Amino acid sequence: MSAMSSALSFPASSLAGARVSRRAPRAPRAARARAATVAAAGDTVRFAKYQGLGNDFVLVDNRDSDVIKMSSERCAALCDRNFGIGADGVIFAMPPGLVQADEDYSMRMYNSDGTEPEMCGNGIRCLANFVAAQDGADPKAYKVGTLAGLIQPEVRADGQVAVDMGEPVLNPPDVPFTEGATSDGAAVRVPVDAGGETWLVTAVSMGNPHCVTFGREGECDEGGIKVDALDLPSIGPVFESHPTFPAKTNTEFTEVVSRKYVKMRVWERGAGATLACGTGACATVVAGVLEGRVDRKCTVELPGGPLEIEWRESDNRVIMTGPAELVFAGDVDAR
Ligand code: ZDP
Repeated sequence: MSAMSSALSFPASSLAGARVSRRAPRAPRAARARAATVAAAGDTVRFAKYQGLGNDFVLVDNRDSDVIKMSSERCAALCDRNFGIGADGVIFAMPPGLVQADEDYSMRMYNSDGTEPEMCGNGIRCLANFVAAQDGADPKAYKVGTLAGLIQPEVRADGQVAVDMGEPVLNPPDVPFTEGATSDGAAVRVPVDAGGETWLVTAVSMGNPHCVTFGREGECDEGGIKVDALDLPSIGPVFESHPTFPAKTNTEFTEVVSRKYVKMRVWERGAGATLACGTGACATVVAGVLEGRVDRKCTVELPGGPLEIEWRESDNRVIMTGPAELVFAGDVDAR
């Protein structure tokens, strides 16, 4: 493992590629963007480590090139909590144009296992604060291109970041989920066998797939699941690779405390148990509303802390608000 030096301040280097609309087949640009990842030997990369409710990321300013500075394998190695920097993923600030020309910049990300998801909620809050710090910018709103479409984080004066996460995708084939819709075109309270038990799940995409469950058959209508009693490392992977989710899935196990407050534990696709998941919290409130369990404005309590989520009736968009903080910065070999 290469040497790392911890430099707390890093130059405002403005360092300079295709969304899939959530329902459309992949754009050629995305394929080109995905392919372009090379780094020269001996290159070092400046990074900043950020966290959003303990969901932590290595961030790299890559706006000077369409070529991602580090391979997915190198990113997975850097995420290792013993031999690397330690993180749930690596996020690159990329040049604008992935979705539309008037973006401020775009985002690409690798999970800690090296796979590439379409979107990340806690991560885009960290990215917005990181770019604002890089550019010495005052609190502002950004247009960010992602593989899940245009996402709009707003850095607020109080340090919180409010993100317009777009509209949830409920049509089962677009999540993707293999089971049929059960109400208004969505797959709600669908029985799924996992770990030798039948769970009732609701399938939601926030650009990335989510399986939300309030418990096993029976249990979920008699007080619901108690998340602190859950054996997450044994049931999480079963859902992650469940055949009903062909692109794999993130899974949110959710306990309803009141119509405005839930406790959630998440097993993430490509990252395992994390302290928080922003897209997962959004999917949880959408599923909770569809199942008639929660109101459209709801606090999601995660092991790493609370996220405020609103699924707006006026325009069907989901707004997520929460923190994102710098931990440290440094340099690392790109290979
Ligand atoms: O969809 C996936 O593979 C997720 N693991 C991506 C990361 C999601 C994230 N935790 C979030 O906050 O939405 C960053």
